[in-house]
Amino acid sequence: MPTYNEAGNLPGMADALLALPLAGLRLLVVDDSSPDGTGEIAEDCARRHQEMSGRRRMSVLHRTEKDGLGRAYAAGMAKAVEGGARYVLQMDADGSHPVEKVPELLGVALATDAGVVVGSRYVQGGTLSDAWGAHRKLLSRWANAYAGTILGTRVRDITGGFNLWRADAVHAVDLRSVDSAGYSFQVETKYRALRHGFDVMEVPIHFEDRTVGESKMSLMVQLESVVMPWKLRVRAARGSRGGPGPGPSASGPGPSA
Ligand SMILES: Nc1nc2c(ncn2[C@@H]2O[C@H](COP(=O)(O)OP(=O)(O)O)[C@@H](O)[C@H]2O)c(=O)[nH]1
Ligand SMILES: [Mg+2]
Repeated sequence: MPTYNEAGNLPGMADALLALPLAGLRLLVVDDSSPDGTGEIAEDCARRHQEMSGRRRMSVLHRTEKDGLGRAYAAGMAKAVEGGARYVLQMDADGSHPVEKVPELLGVALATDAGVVVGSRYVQGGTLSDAWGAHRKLLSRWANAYAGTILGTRVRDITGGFNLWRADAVHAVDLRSVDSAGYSFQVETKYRALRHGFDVMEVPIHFEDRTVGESKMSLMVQLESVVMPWKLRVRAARGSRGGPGPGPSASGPGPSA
């Protein structure tokens, strides 16, 4: 869970996640020295949960400066698999992603051959917050269609940030060589997994708007997201880092459809 200035959101998220009936669940927060003290608040949370359960269920990776969502995820996911995690879930701290869907994502991963299970806004049954105006909804849909069309994938929510990864798919993606500093990390990593022949399944979710704090989406980050699909496509055509495999295809709209 990457955080930058999520002091008002993080404790509630951590409590809700760690209350799930998933015995092996551990939470790793990756904080980029948030000026609002999210890193220290996360440490307090981790201590509280350790006192309650007698086990270390939550830890914090502190990074020295704001380095982008993609870099934070690369560091956090690498640490999770190095620590022996069999599955790694990516999840925003701002309450946009539904905690109660986590067991279902894991269930689908366990029951199928999927390397990645996407909590998807854009398969049948997926919904967006009513707080999003028509313009924002259209922009998000368009961004997905843009990346998906350039890359020729059938993943409906390729830009989505609520994804469960099997450890071998994380290894295949080779996080150290991922280019994206920002939000295009979501597209780049899913595309790499597809190129390596992993199935990507989608499970519908309701995506809520954040109620506390501010979005960190910047113009630079948006520009990177515009350019990245082209970079990935050119690279794949040259047969470089996109990886081996016959090319991307996704296993339809997922188990719900
Ligand atoms: N560690 C870290 N987390 C970040 C950074 N940028 C965004 N985040 C976190 O990534 C998640 C998604 O960011 P958010 O601003 O909500 O993006 P939006 O929902 O697309 O507007 C949140 O938990 C943020 O706190 C960053 O540079 N570093
Ligand atoms: Mg958000």
